[in-house]
Amino acid sequence: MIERIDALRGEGEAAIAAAATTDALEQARIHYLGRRAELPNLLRGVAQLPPEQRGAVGKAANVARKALEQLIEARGAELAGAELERQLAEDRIDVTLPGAPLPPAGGLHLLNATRREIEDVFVGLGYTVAEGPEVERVYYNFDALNHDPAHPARLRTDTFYVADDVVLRTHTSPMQVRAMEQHPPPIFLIVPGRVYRRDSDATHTPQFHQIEGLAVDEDITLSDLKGTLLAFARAIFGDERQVRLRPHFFPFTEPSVEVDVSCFNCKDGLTREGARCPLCKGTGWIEILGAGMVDPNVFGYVREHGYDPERIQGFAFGMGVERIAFLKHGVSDLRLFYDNDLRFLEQF
Ligand code: 2NM
Repeated sequence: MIERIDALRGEGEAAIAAAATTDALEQARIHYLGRRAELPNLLRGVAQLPPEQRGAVGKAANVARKALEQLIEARGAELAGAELERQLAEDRIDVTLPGAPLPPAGGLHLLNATRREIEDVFVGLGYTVAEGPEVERVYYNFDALNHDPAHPARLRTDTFYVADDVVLRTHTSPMQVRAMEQHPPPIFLIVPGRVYRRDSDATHTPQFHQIEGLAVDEDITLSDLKGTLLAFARAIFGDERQVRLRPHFFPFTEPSVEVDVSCFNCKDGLTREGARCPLCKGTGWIEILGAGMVDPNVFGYVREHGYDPERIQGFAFGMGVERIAFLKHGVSDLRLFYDNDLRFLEQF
């Protein structure tokens, strides 16, 4: 009997030591110490043994049971520790890794977004984009653009002078003249950029943005101008738009026109509720830009560069970027473009 107990203890010790997982250890416990296991059974049968054997057998079985129990507990702690280590290693997060890609910092200012939108329309029509100097010669800003020597825009009260013959440009058209000096016709060009006028009130800032366009070839007509501006108006203000031309005057074009787009806020001047439309003041039309057929006198200034006024014609137009953005997005005050208040800027 004692030998059997020693044998069971030896087997149990080996099985416990060999258990590689908590599950395997539990199996070993059931096998050697469970309710139907041999050793506890022996212990329970001690009372039935002859009295002279009870003491020795009972003691040996008890010692074996306690020994196995202690080994199981020790092995269990060892395995649990190892498993925790493994789990921790497996679940480890490298907190130094960058997170999900950040959203792009900032965005385009509404004026730059609008400028790009307008540029895209004309690039799609085959136009080139050019920029010119903001500090410009009086010759390019006024003379070559057919401004009379007494034209009021030349006054110190209207224009910022840097020197007697140098100004901050009042429009981007001087660059059109520079471009014609550098490239013979045909030419299809838009010039975006900053311009400066001595004007400052709720609807005027001394610095603003323009995009001017120029198309010159041998057979350009006012119909081409109207079709081009219709395509532009529809691209920016919606496919349902119409345009109309009203007679006007500009020094550098003849004839000159102001161009209206049909109102995108109402129908025939009335809102859906039947009220007078506040955007077009009930007229059904909104002024968006100025344009015309380039005056032959302007071509006269670049005649020797291939622009013979007898052989070529062209149209030109000019628009304010602020005005286009203002109308399209329902901005309430021009000054919001320059306050740099994020609550305004982030709306677009
Ligand atoms: C406008 C209106 C009408 C214009 C004219 C020229 C040039 F260089 F060809 F003479 N560039 N832009 C023009 C014509 C600009 O802005 C309201």
